[in-house]
Amino acid sequence: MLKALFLVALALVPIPALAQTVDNDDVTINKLLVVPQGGQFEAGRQMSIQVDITSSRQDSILYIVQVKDQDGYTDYLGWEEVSFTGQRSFELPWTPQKEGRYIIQVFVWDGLSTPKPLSKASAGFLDVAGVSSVARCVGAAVCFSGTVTRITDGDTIRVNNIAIRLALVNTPERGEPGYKEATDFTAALCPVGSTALVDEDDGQQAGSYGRMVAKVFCGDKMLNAELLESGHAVASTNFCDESEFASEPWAHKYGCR
Ligand SMILES: [Ca+2]
Ligand SMILES: [Ca+2]
Repeated sequence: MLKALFLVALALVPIPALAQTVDNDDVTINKLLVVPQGGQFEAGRQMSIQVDITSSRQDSILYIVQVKDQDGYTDYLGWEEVSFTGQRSFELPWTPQKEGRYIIQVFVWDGLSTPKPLSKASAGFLDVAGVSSVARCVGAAVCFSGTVTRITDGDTIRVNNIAIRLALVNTPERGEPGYKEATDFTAALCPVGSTALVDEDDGQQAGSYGRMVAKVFCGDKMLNAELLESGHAVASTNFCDESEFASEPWAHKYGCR
């Protein structure tokens, strides 16, 4: 699967109060960029904060990155003392733990012991999504978006006429208590004709009785987890050892360790 890499150039907004204290122009912050590992700006995912600086100083400089959340709390503070002349790019890792808007600021100082600003500060906003609201592919096995063509029962559906058995969950069989409720639940969340994202379980690519074993997203909901949360399914913990998804929070919550 080809993973798209999203790049977001943050708007460079000089901060006047700091800009006034700058008495030279031999250091410039050219660019502030945040690149998520694997494609999405999503809570829990590591981001690379990239700073592009031009310096004509012979001495080392200190660049500082500060990330504040929307309530003004500092979520991340990182710095590095570097020595170079010309233009260079640097990066620091940051993993937001929750969704929301973050303010990212970059400063360049003389050094930690001589905190004299050397350039105008730059800042930008970044919106990070919550994990649950993002449908995405993980792993290297099949992942596709298609149309729900049939609801077989609670844990088996067809997407683009391909039979999909939901990974790590089991709903009652025909004739068992709860069969109809589970089937109706799945049909309501992923109606025939709607669009679903199917992420094959990399650990169970052999399938199950001719069906692809997968995680299915309908809109912003993950069907596997929703069936467990609503009590219409039980976790198939005997597949935890094989499943690609066993370490995900929803699987953990229902018994995969
Ligand atoms: Ca997968
Ligand atoms: Ca079943």
